[in-house]
Amino acid sequence: TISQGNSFLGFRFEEYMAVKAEKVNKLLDEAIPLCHPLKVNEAMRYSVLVGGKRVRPILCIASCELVGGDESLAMPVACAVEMIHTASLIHDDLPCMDNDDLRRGKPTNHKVFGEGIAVLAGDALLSLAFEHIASNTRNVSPDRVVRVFSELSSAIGSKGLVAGQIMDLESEGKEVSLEELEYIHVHKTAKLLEACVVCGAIMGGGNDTDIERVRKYARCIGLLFQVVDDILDVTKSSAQLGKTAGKDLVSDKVTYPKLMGIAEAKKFANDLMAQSVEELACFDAARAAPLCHLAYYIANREN
Ligand code: GRG
Repeated sequence: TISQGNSFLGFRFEEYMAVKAEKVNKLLDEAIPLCHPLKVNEAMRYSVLVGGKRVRPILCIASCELVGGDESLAMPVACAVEMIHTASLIHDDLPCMDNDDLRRGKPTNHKVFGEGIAVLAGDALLSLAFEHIASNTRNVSPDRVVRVFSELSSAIGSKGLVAGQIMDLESEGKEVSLEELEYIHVHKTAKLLEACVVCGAIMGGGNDTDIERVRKYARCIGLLFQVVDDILDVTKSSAQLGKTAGKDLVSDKVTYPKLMGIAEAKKFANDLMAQSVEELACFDAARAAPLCHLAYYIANREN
C-alpha cells in the first residue's frame, strides 16, 4: 500500500512532479514560437502556458521510466499529450460546447482571442502534437512511434474524446444512468490518460506484457480522475454555497456523488486507487513509486 504523505521508499513525489513539470513547460514554451501567423500562435501559447497541473505529461514520463527508459525518450510525447489536452479544453469551452468563461483560473481562449481563432488554435495544437513527436523523437524505433500515433489518434477521435463529448452534449438536460455517465467519463477523460501511460511505456521500450500491465493501471486512474472531479464539484459547490447566501451554484450535471451518494463515491475512488497501485505490484517498487504516488495524488487532489 502507499504511505500517507510524500515518501514511499524515500521517494520525494512533490519534487519529482515539480522537476518534470518544469522541463515539460520549458519544452512547450520552445515548441510553440511566437511566429507568423502571430494571432493563432499567441492563442496556442496562451492556453498551453497559462497553467495546468501537467498530470498527463508526468504520467507519460513516469511510465517510460517504469519500464527502464530514460525520460528523454518520452519527452516529445509528454509535450504532445499536453497539446492535445489543451486543444480539447479550448474546444470544450467554446459557446457551442460548454460555454465557459474561465479555464485554469483565467479567461477562456475564445474570450481573449474570439471564437474563430480559438477553434483554429485547437486545430493547430492538435496537429502540432503529432508533428512535434515526429520531429523531436530520438533513439526510438519507427514501429514504436507509429504505435504511439495509433494509440493517441484513437484516444482523440470518434472512438475516444469525441465520442465522450458527443454523449455529453446529447445527455444535457436528460436523465443519465450510471452506465451512460461511465461511458462519458471513460471517453472524455480516461482514454487520453490511458494513452499517456501506454505511450510512455511504448517509448521507454516496454514489452507487450509491460504495456498491457500499465494499461490496466491507467484504466483505474482514468476513472479515478473523474470520480474525484465529480466529488470536488460537489464539495466546492457546497463550500461556495455557504459563502453566497443560498445562491444555487450546484450544477445540474449528473455526477457520481449524485448517483451513488458522496460516501459511496469516495469509497469507489479509494478502491480505484488501491486497484491501480495493485496493478503495478509486479514492477520494481522503486521504479513504480512515481506512478503509485500519481494515483495517490489524483485521488487526493484539491483542484
Ligand atoms: C479537439 C482533441 C479535441 C477534442 C474534441 C472538445 C472535445 C472533443 C472533448 C472534450 C474533452 C474534455 C474537455 C474532457 C475533460 C477532461 C478533464 C478531466 C479536464 C481537466 O483536466 P485537469 O484537471 O486540468 O488535468 P489541468 O488544467 O490541470 O490540465
